[in-house]
Amino acid sequence: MKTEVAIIGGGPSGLLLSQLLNRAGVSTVILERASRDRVLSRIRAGVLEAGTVDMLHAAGVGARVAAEGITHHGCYLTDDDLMVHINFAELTGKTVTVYGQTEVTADLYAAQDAMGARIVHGVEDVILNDVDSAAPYVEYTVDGDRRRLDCSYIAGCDGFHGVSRNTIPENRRRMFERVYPFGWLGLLSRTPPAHPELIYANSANGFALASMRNATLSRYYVQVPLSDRVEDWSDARFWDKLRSCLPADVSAGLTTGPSIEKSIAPLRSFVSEPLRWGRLFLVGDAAHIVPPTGAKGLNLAVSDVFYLHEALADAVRHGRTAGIDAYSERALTRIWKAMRFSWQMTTMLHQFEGEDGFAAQMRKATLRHLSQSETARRELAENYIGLPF
Ligand code: RFL
Ligand code: PHB
Repeated sequence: MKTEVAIIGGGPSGLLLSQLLNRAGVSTVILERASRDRVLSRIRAGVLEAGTVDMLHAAGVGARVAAEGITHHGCYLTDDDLMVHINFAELTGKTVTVYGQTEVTADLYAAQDAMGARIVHGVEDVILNDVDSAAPYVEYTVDGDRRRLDCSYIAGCDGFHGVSRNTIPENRRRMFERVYPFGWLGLLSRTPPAHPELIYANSANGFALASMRNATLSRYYVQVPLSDRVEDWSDARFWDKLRSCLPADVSAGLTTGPSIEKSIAPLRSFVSEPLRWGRLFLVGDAAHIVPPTGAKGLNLAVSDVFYLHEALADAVRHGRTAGIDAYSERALTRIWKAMRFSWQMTTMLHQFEGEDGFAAQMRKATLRHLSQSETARRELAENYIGLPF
């Protein structure tokens, strides 16, 4: 097989890039390790920045998010029973949209099918070859057959555990990392949300997040030690813990029900620089991970795609390389700002095992300050709704 851009990974980054490139007249092939059902069943992000929604429209997949996405004008940060409202609309003139990553992915698969895009599922043993030459190629196995895909460029959209990043020689990249000493246990339930807006709760019992997908589907998270396993958490134990972290008024009105899905995600901040090596470009979680506290992961993947799709179309169609030459630096400038925000939100809201009383007082003081300072709330809102691309 031959294509202009080989895309490794058919998660949101790979699908959106493929969709935009195809619309710009650039051919692509997506190589995805998992089945489509598997990709569509991963419950992950829920909050889209306005810039992300604009990109979905630009890719021709905006209809359903426009009809079914829920506009959120603000969110709450709490300290025990103190509820601090961050009014995005008033502070920044912008809003965010609650719409699940699973839905974004489903919309992109449907659009790719409609345009006859090439997506190969179930690929194994992907190897990227001659990446620093003018004629790279990808080898992979599917249905027991070893195959070869020749291409002009490769987009590494294969997430944190993919092969693309590790194809770059170690002496050509620099890695930055913070691993947090806790994870998030998430639960999805067919129950009405505890509150119309998201609540990020700091409490004496640890961090919790009350989120949602729609009027009848809720998504909740509680902070758990890294040593915990999903099996350790019955639904009843989860609901008890959640109630103990949310403000008393919110807990009193909480509707509980059986879980549809429960999973634990570790929290990490990670960046691998640069995002380019020869004809390989890293995109989304393949290059960087943020802790989910700021809702930035998927949105950052989309801003990477924003920078890269134009640059690749320019290189493939007109031989102009200024865009691909600038990609890494442009994308990293925005990535580091989202890294800072996600780290700050995480530090402000979580209990760190073994911490002293000073750390807890710092969190309390930050939240008190937020409740009293419009300037502080505006700074948070500006980052939460998404910095400009
Ligand atoms: P993905 O989604 O990991 O997709 C990568 C794809 O590559 C495939 N793959 C391979 N394919 C071929 N060969 C290989 N060797 C391969 N290795 C891997 C995988 O099967 C997969 O299909 O990365 P992508 O596309 O860059 O998208 C990134 C987002 O998924 C991620 O940033 C977000 O989910 C992060 N995130 C959130 N982001 C937000 O913007 N807002 C949120 O509210 C939010 N909440 C979250 C989150 C992530 C979470 N977890 C579980 C990590 C909440 C959670 C709990
Ligand atoms: C979610 O709804 O899954 C969600 C929302 C906000 C976050 C993280 C996850 O910051």
